Amino acid sequence: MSVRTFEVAEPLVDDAHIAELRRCCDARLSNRGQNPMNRGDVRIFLTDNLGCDGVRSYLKSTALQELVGRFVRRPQLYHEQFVIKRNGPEGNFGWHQDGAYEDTAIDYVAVWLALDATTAENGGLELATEIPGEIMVHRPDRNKDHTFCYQGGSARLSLDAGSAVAFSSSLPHRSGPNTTSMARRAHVSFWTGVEI
Ligand SMILES: O=C(O)CCC(=O)C(=O)O
Repeated sequence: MSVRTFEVAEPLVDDAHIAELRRCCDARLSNRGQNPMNRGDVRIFLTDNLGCDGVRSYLKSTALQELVGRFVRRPQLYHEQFVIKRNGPEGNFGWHQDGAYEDTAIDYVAVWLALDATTAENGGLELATEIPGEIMVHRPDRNKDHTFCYQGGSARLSLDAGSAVAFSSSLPHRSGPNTTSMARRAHVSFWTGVEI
């Protein structure tokens, strides 16, 4: 895996495709199962979306493949999900490295695509500007998420709908609660590959 921290693509996806992805997300939302990471109706993960044409064509799109290709060669999809955040404190994600949630020491790159414009007010992402040399010990926080205390530099991202950020599974990131009345939707895909 490259030591690259993160890379923003503004935009990654055009308006027509964003509309399709939102339809996929909303359709799954109205017919969703349970996910242990969910927090009631405030923080919702929807996995296994490959049945939706809009998701499949997004994952195959040249722009996405090129973005992932700047981190890994021969990218392979590892996992994908929508993340929806509605108003409420339970929408918070503390500092974590995605790699801490895996049983195996697998490196991958995440592509977090905004389906709605994101800001600090609606729970946009904050990313570390440094990668710790290892996966840190994560302990349960008040949300029963496993997180750790990161004290290095960071950047808060405000992304338009259709823009995305790619980052390594070792990169600490967090996001605050959504304090607005509108849901904030995102699609996240995770890719493994050969280190560059
Ligand atoms: O969507 C968010 O606000 C953060 C999601 C996240 O950090 C994750 O799924 O690892």
